[in-house]
Amino acid sequence: MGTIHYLLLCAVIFLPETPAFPVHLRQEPWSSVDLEKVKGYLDKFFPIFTKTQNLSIAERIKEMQKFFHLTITGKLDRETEEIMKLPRCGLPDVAEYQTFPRSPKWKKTHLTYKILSYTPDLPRRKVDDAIKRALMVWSDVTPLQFRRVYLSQADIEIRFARREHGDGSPFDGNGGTLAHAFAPGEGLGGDAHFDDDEKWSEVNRDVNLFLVAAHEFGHSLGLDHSNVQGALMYPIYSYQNPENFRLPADDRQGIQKLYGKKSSNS
Ligand code: TQI
Ligand code: CA
Ligand code: ZN
Ligand code: ZN
Repeated sequence: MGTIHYLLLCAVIFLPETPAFPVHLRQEPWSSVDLEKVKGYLDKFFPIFTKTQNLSIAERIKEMQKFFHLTITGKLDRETEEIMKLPRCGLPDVAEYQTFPRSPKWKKTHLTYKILSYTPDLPRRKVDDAIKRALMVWSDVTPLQFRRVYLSQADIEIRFARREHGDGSPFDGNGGTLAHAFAPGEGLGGDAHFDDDEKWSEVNRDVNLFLVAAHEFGHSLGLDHSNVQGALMYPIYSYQNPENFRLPADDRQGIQKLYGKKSSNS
C-alpha cells in the first residue's frame, strides 16, 4: 500500500482584526472567501513581501502562487483559494528550511530531556518510545545526543496539557493546534507541549505522536518552518508511515547547518 497523505487539523488561523484596506481585486462570483481574510492571510504568511515595498494585493497573491508552485495569475483563482482554505500553522512561509531569527541553537551537543506528564490515550511505554524515536530522527544525523533524566531539570521538558497550561499560549481544545515547542534557550526554551485534547495515537489514525513530536523537536532544536513540500518542517502535515520514516533531505540540511554532521566513527 502506498503512503496515505492527508491533511491534518492544523490550525486555520486568520487574523481576527485586519485594518480597513482598499482591495483592488474583483471577487469571482463563486468565491466564498472574504477579501479581508485574504489580506489577513497574506499579512500572516507572507509578511516579508510587505515590509519592503507596498505591493498591491495582486502582486502579493503572485508571490504566494510562486511559493506554492501554482499558476501565477495574480488573481484569486480557485486553486489559490483552495490553498488559502487549507489548514495552516501560524507561521510565515519563507524559503526552504529556516532557522529562527537570530538562529538560536544549543551550545552543547549533549542535551537532556524529561517527560513530565503523559496522555491517557497511549500506554506510557508507547509515549516513551515515540519520544525517543522522534529525538533519534535528529540525533541520527547530527552530533547531538539526548539523555533522559527523571529528577533534575532538563533542556527539553515534555508535557501533555490542555487549555491554559502556564506558558501564556493556551491550547485550543480538540483540533486546531496539536502541539508547540520553544526555540533553544533557557527556561521554557526547547520545551515541547502536546495538546491533550487531541487523540494521540501510534498509528495512522488520529494524531500520530511520533510525527508531531519529531516536528516539534525540530523547533526545539532551532528549526523554523520550511517551504519544501514533504519536509518534516513543512507547515502542512502529510502522514507518512512512521515505521519507515526517513528524515527528508531539506530537514537534514537544515539541522546540519546548525549542528554539523554526525561524526563518522561508527
Ligand atoms: N503547531 C504549530 C507548529 O508546531 C505551533 C506553532 C506555530 C509553532 N508557530 C510556531 C511552534 C513556531 C514553534 C514555533 O508548527 S501545530 C504540524 C504540521 C503542528 C503542525 O499543532 O499546528 C505538526 C504541530 F507541520 F504538520 F503542520 C505539528 Cl507536524
Ligand atoms: Ca488543539
Ligand atoms: Zn505550552
Ligand atoms: Zn511547526
